[in-house]
Amino acid sequence: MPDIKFFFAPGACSVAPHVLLHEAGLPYEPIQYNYAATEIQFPADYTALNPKRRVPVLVVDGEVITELPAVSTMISQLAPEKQFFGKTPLETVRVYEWLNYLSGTVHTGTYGQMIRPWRWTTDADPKAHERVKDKARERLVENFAIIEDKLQGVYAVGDGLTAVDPFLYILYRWAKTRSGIDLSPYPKYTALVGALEKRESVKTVLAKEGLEALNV
Ligand SMILES: N[C@@H](CCC(=O)N[C@@H](CS)C(=O)NCC(=O)O)C(=O)O
Repeated sequence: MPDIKFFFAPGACSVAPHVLLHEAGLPYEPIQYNYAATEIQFPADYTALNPKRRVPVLVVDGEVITELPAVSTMISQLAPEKQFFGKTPLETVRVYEWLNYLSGTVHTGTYGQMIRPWRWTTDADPKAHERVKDKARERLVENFAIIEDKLQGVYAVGDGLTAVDPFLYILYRWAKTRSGIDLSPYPKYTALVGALEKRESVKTVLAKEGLEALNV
């Protein structure tokens, strides 16, 4: 068994690989950092581990892995029988297609601006920050329409859970708890979130991170 350390913050994007670790049944040592408002309280020496000062981080036998898609790939390689990156070469391509979109466009390009708008403008005026947030909220609606359109079955790719689904889960969760956007136009996405909350892995991670189920 590899030695696995998992660095996360409750309710952050790290929920996604946290769910994968439980789906895989891999033993790991959790290292939790908490939020104070929007800022995660990383210790000063966290920079040595991840100079980007972000979660998730996975350390496997001393090898430090950052970036959610890479962390998910590592977990998948440790539990190949779970097929978290699809069952066929084309499904693997689809998983990467989704992960890139969710990571680059939805997570960073939209939520990054909605949650920490001051990082996206040189204008220190809080009104300017509100305008950045308003624009991000508009983009979130566009992003969710694309996600809704792409979804076909219970899960995002193929007929089983892949690394895409828990990532979709946390992005929906933020929309529900932080964005104020109307989620009724996304019934397929909502059904996926409902299906995930029935899984033991998601129930366990919500309990461990002190989060309430959305019960959509
Ligand atoms: N591109 C990174 C983004 C990770 C990221 O932004 N994580 C957030 C939590 S959801 C974080 O650590 N934020 C702390 C901060 O921005 O100061 C990834 O995919 O892992």
